[in-house]
Amino acid sequence: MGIEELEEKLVAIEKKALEAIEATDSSEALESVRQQFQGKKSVLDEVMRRLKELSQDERPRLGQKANVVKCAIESSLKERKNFLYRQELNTRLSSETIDVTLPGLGRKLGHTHPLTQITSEIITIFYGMGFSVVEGPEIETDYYNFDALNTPLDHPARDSQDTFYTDTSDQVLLRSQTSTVQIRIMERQKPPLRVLSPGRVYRNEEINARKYPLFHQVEGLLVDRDVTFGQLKGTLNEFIRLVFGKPLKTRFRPDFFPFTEPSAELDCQCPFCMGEGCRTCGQRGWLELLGCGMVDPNVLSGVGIDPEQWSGFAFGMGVERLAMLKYGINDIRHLFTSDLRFLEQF
Ligand code: 2NL
Repeated sequence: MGIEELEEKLVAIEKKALEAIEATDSSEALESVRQQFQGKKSVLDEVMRRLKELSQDERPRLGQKANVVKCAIESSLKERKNFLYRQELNTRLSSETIDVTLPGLGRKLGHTHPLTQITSEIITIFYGMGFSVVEGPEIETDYYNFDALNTPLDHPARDSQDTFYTDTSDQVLLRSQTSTVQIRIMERQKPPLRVLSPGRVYRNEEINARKYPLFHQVEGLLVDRDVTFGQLKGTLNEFIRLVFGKPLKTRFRPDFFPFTEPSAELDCQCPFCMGEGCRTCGQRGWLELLGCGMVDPNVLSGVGIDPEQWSGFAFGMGVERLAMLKYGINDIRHLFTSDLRFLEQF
């Protein structure tokens, strides 16, 4: 092959290469074009290898030309490479972009159960009056659940119709009131005492709109010198004012519990009709809220506290009942079925 032919070939290669490079639309396409025109086995390399077929004075002339073509291809490749890189980066940036100012998908936040909410409110109110919270076991002995609370052996509450006994022994049962915790506290701590015992209690009952075999109680106990029924009334009146958010009339009706003497049932004016009579209070104008009384001297001496020196008052309320009255819930089962349509209202 003569020098003219090779020169023509070089010009053709340059033209072809530059056109091919200009026509590429991706880095990948550019790379395959590069392999055709650069490096070993490329068309340019073939011409270079033919140089040795030329004469001494022809060789540098063509060699120089070949180098110019090689450089032109090289710089064209480089320029195209940069151009394509920018173009591809911009496409990626605009398609993969994240707008951090857009509002999120919004994960729904949960909240505490209405029973937990009202329990916390009760605790907060009594905490403000100097009561502290105590807790204890839900599986108890009949001593703490009944004997220590002055409950006679033939009392109906001891019957398995009312209380859940375990298979372990006929002395081991599920507590039916949280006073068990207060007995345990009085065994260890000497007066003056102000304690509040919230927690689960169990009673063997048919389920209906008002009753459920598991429910929650908050009991309170105060033991000090010369405690009066008047102090009990003042404490509970203040509690009712705070829990319902307004002052309501109250009345203390005589009642009986084995562990208090005297005992009373506390009613308050219905907060919905203010005593006029409505569906919530069954046209009575009054709601039965809780049981209370002065701690029976037998209970105090049972835990080694001298009833001649110390006296106390106690009260116990059902949390479900209070929640139902406060929020106007008509069926206790709503509080245990975990239906979000119900729970989301609180
Ligand atoms: C109710 C209301 C009540 C008590 C609970 C109590 C606790 C001790 C001593 C004396 Cl350690 N009393 N708690 C008092 C009165 C009522 O609960 O309806 N219970 C069946």
